[in-house]
Amino acid sequence: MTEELATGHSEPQETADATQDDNTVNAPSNRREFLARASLLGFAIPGASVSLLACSAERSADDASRRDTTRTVTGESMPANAHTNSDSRLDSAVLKDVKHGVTTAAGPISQAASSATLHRVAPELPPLPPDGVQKVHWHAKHVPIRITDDTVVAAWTFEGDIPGPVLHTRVGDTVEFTLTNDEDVPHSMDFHAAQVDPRVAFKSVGKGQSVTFSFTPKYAGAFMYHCGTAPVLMHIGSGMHGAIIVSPAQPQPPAKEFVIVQTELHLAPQANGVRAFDYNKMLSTFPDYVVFNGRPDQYMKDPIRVKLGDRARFWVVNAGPTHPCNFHFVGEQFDKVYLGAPPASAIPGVQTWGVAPGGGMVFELQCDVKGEFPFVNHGFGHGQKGGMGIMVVE
Ligand SMILES: [Cu+2]
Repeated sequence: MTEELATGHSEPQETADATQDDNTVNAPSNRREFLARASLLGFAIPGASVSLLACSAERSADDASRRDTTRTVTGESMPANAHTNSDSRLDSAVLKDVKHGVTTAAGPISQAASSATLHRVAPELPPLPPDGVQKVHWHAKHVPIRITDDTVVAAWTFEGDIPGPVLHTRVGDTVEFTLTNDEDVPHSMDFHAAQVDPRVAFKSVGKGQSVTFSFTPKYAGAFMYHCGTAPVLMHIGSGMHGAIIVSPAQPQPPAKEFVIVQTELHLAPQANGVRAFDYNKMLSTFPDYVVFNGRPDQYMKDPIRVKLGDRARFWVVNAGPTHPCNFHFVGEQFDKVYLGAPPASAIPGVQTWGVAPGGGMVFELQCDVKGEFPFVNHGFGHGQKGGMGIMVVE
C-alpha cells in the first residue's frame, strides 16, 4: 500500500535508488576502504581551516558553476553535476572559498521575521501509516522561526520547522524518500535508520534539484535524521534535523507516545529582528539554548498531559550537534529504557540515561501517581537553557 505524505511538488530531477547498490560500501571490506580514503582526504584537515568551510546562503552563482566541474571521487570519475555524499568531507573542498560562518539573516528572512508566529510543536507520535511503502517528499527551506516571544532565528530546515517532521514507520516497511532543495546552499538527507550507500543516497543537491532513495529499516528505535552536507556541524546546528521513529513489526503494549528531539542553538546577536545561527559558536560548544522540539521551555508553559494509569513512552532523539541529553523525570522512574531496538535491550528501574548526540533511545514509565512531573536534561547547565518540560498526570 502506498501513502503520499507530501505532494504538490515537481518530480525529482535526479534519482538514485540506493537500495540497488548495497554491494558497494556496505560490504565490510569496501566500507573500511571508503572510510580510510575519506579519512585521508578530509577528516585530517586542521581545525584552523575548518572555519573556512562554513556554508553561506550568500554563495554566488559562480560557486555553483565551480562545483560543476568533473572531479574524481574515491577513484571514480563523477559526472559534472554530481554532488557526492559530503559526510565524507569530499564535497567540502569546493567550499573553501566561503568565509561566512552564519546563516543569512537579511533579505526575505528578515522581512518575514516579524510575521513568524510562536507555535507549540506537538510532541505526540504521529500514527503509523498503513504497512507497505510510504512515500515522503520534503523540501529544504531557509525560514525565520520564532522560538520565544522575542526571538526569531534564521533557520535552515526540512519542511520549514525545527525539528523537521517526525517520520513514523515500522520494521520491514519501505520509505521512498525525496528531498528537493529550494535554496542556493547545497543540502542533503542522512537517515540513521537506513542502510544504504551514502555516496548515492545521502549526496548533496543544489537549488531546484532533488535526490530520491528508498530504504527498509531493519531495527526499531528512535533515530536521527539530518542534512549531511559539509560542514555537517553547520547544517545540523542551523536546524536541519529531526526524528525517524521505527516501530517494531509486532505492536508494542498500548501507550501514550511522545517524541522529544533535543537541539543546541548557537546564535549570533540579533540584527534586523533575527538571530542567525553562528558556526564559530557551534565550534565553541557553548549553546545559547538547549531545547526540546525546537523551543526553550515550551512544555513548561504548555505541558504534556496523560491520564492516571497510562503508560507513557518517550522516543528521545538527540540531534546535538555536540552535547548529550541526560533524560530524567523528576518524581518518577523509568520502568524500562531501551538502549537499542525495542522490545529487546530493556533496562528496568532507570533514573537518568544519556542519549548521545546522533543517538536515540526509548524511555517508558507507568503513570500511577497523579501530579506534575518535570522531564529534564539532568545536565542542568543545559536543562536550564531550555531543556525542560512538564508532564501532568491527571
Ligand atoms: Cu543542509
